[in-house]
Amino acid sequence: MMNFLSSRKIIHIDMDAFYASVEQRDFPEYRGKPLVVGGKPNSRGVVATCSYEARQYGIHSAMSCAKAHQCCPHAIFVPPRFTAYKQVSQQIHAVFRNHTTRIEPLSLDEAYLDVTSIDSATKLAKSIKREILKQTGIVASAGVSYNKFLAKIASDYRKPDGLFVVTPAQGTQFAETLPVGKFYGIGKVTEAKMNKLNIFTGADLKKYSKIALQQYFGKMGLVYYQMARGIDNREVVSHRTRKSLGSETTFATDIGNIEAIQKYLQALSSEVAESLKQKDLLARTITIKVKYANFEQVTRSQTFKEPINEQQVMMWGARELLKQTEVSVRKIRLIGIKASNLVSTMVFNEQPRQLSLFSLQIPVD
Ligand code: TTP
Ligand code: MG
Repeated sequence: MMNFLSSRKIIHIDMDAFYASVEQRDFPEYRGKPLVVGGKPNSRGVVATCSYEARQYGIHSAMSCAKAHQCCPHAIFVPPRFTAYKQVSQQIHAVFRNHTTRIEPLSLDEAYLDVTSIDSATKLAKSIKREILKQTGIVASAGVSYNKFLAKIASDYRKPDGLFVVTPAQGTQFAETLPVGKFYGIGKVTEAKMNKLNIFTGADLKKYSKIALQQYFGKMGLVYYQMARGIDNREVVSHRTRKSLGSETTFATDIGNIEAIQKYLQALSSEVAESLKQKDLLARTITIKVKYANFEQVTRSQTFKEPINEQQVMMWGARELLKQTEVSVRKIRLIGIKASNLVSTMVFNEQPRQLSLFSLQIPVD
């Protein structure tokens, strides 16, 4: 009950039929038509998304393209253009940044904003929708509530072009009416397990005690218990755009022992890798810095083909870079390692999300 008093205000923004809307914006001949973005109609590919016109024929994301073609033989199929989608994604993020720094991107077309300090979250959601349309020519839906779980459901509630608000007074009742499949962290498998227990809606879920839910569903049991009551205490976690992340250490006395230096490097790379992971970041480039006893300083860099955040890979790179210095013959007073050329693990994923990956993405927090 305490959570009724929760003072958070969260907006969840999600673009409507995102990839398909960008295609319809850029190619007027696709407007008003059933449009599928994904593979070719008779290919083994899957539907990334489709226009709302195509949804009337039962087509949806992750359906095979062959099946989509069966649903609607006159649908138009186009391949995705990620560069265009990323550009729109950057534009919508720029709109968010005009209003708050507390932004948690979930994917290219979706983000949570914590706007607790703003007077009317609903008015702000309206302006953001308007600004997005003006900047990108694409329609967004917004959900406003006092926590992430309800805000996300709210943005989906009146799609397309939706704006729906769930107030703290409405939260519990609203959660009771929801099918459990809509709850945060409940995928197909958990949903089926719940159905077997006769749990179909939030109200059904509410009949189970905390202990029973923990017995059936482990740690997540408590989360489900809370959600059934409209409670979700997760914070909006913003990923500040960083240019680099690094760590260095200056020794009390100059060191000339390569094994000792490698040990320090090991510790520093662990720290940097850990920090990258915590921030959901990957690095394309690592750089080591060495300051010799006479204060002369050198840096050596390596850029990986695939961005990394594993300590072992980072250390492997660092060891190679160390060989390109004179540490074996000169004493040093400082060693450092830096990760740069950073990319977010969530936002800048170049691949279209496949069903398995996508369903994995949802419960991650
Ligand atoms: P969503 O926001 O889930 O879907 P959407 O924007 O297309 O439609 P809606 O109006 O219902 O929000 O996903 C955003 C984009 O992510 C979508 O346009 C294409 C991509 N995507 C995939 O590539 N595979 C998938 O399985 C899903 C669900 C989305
Ligand atoms: Mg969307």
